[in-house]
This record gives sequence, C-alpha cells and structure tokens, in this order.
Amino acid sequence: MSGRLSGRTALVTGAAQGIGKAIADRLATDGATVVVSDMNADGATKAAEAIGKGAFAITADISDPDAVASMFTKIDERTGGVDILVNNASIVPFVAWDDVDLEHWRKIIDVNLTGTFIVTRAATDQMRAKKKAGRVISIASNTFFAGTPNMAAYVAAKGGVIGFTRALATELGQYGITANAVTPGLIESDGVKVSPHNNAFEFVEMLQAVKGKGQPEHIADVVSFLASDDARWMTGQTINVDAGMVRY
Ligand code: NAD
Ligand code: 4PL
Repeated sequence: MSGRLSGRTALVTGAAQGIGKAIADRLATDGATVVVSDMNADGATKAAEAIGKGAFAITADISDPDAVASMFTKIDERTGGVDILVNNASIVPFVAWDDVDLEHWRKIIDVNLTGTFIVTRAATDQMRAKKKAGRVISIASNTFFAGTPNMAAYVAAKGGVIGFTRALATELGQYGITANAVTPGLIESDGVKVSPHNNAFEFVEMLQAVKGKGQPEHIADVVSFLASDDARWMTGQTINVDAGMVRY
C-alpha cells in the first residue's frame, strides 16, 4: 500500500460493480476516502462494505441533476469536499445499427455524455470553492478509435467525453485542476460478462499486442497514477489502455 492518496476524497461513479468497483478499491488502497456512487443502491452499499477503509456509498443517477446536487452536499458534509472525480458510470449497450433509433441515441448521450457533464460541473465547482488541486479522470473507451460495431451511440458519446476532457483541461488549469481520460479496451467486467460483448474476447485478443483478457484492475492501476501527484504535469490527455489493440 503506497498511501499516495491519503487525506484525499475520491468520488467514483458507477462503482457498484465492474471497472468502477476496481477503481474505488484501488484508490482506497492508495489511502483515499472513497465515495462509492451508483444508481444501484444495494450494489453500491455492498461494494463500499467490501472495500472498507472508510469507503461509503451514495446512491445517485448521474443523469439526474437534483440527485447529483444532493450527492455533493452529502460529500461536503462527510468529507469537506471532493479532490478526485472518476467519471466511470455509463451504459454499455450492444445494439445492432438497424436498431439504433432516436430513443436509444438520446438515452446513451443523456447518461454517458450529459451525465458526465452534470457530475463534472458539480464536482469542479466544489473543488474550486474549496481551493482543491482537483483531478478529473473520465473513463472513455478505445471504441472511439476502433469504431467498434453495435455501439454507434456509445462510440459517439465516448468521443464527446474525450472532447469535453480537452476543453475542461483548458478551462480549469488556472484553478490547478487537471482533466484526463482513459480509454480501456474490452474488459471482463461484471456488465460485459453477462452481455454479447463477452463473445468478442477471442477477436479482440487477436488484435492485442500483449495477449490475455482485460481485467478491471488493468484500468484501476492507470487511474491511480492519474489521480496521484506523479501525473501533476499532465492534463487534457487521453491514455489508451488496451494491450495495444489500437495505436494512435
Ligand atoms: P458495468 O455495466 O459492469 O458497470 C457500470 C455501473 O454503472 C453499474 O453499476 C451501473 O449501475 C452504473 N450506472 C449505469 N448507469 C448509471 C447512471 N445513470 N447513474 C449511475 N450509475 C450508473 O460497466 P463496466 O464494464 O465496468 O464499465 C465501466 C466504464 O468503463 C464505463 O464508462 C464503460 O463505458 C467503460 N468501458 C468499459 C469497457 C469494457 O469492456 N467493460 C471497455 C471500455 C470502456
Ligand atoms: C474493444 O467499451 O472497448 C467491446 C464494450 N469491445 O464496451 C467497450 C471493445 C466493448 C471495447 C468495448
């Protein structure tokens, strides 16, 4: 345990399971007080209990501005404010192009892109009010580079997250807040395991330079670095973490 995040409060959205849970666990091991946030109340509570080390759960849907506002009031009361935000919550759909209709498109953009904006707006306002040297780390996806099939709205939303990260870095640098994105490749998360994406591992592995099945911890380790002081001179960047499946 390095303790490199001790004294800091980290909020991880979508942390009831999968990559978010692994990130929450890693940041707690690094010494941060972790807020395990998810729309799945029961899952968030169980994940926070499993992580321990002072981690606690707050239920919030990232696309609901009122729920997000009340989450930051609770974080302020319990910790004195957030230092590190990890935008991880997303819907990970598998929808054939012929079934991508306006309703699906709006839902994915609303949660994956607009939800990221809603949480980031509130988090960075709190960081500035408390004069925190804040960190925003957003989980995008290497599907933005690969144009992966059956995910058109998702790929567009992730491109939006990368663009937003670049603009945010410019807007917030003057306050000592950095913003970076991580683009995982296919990861064997709880959600992926029970979806059609689970059938893509063989194909994806063929494209990887380093062989094996991507695990949530592979992403958590890089997020820990971005949250740490070692990454203080990086902002507006996107780090691709996919065993070399795509190069850009
Ligand atoms: P997952 O489906 O296993 O978990 C996602 C969590 O987010 C769930 O607990 C869910 O309840 C929560 N969530 C969904 N919508 C929410 C909302 N509106 N408000 C609050 N919480 C919400 O997903 P995962 O595979 O662990 O993915 C996590 C992140 O990593 C996502 O941003 C995803 O796009 C990204 N990603 C995943 C992969 C992969 O292959 N698994 C690859 C690249 C990027
Ligand atoms: C390569 O982000 O990056 C499937 C499902 N395959 O969600 C992803 C790859 C998926 C990905 C993703």
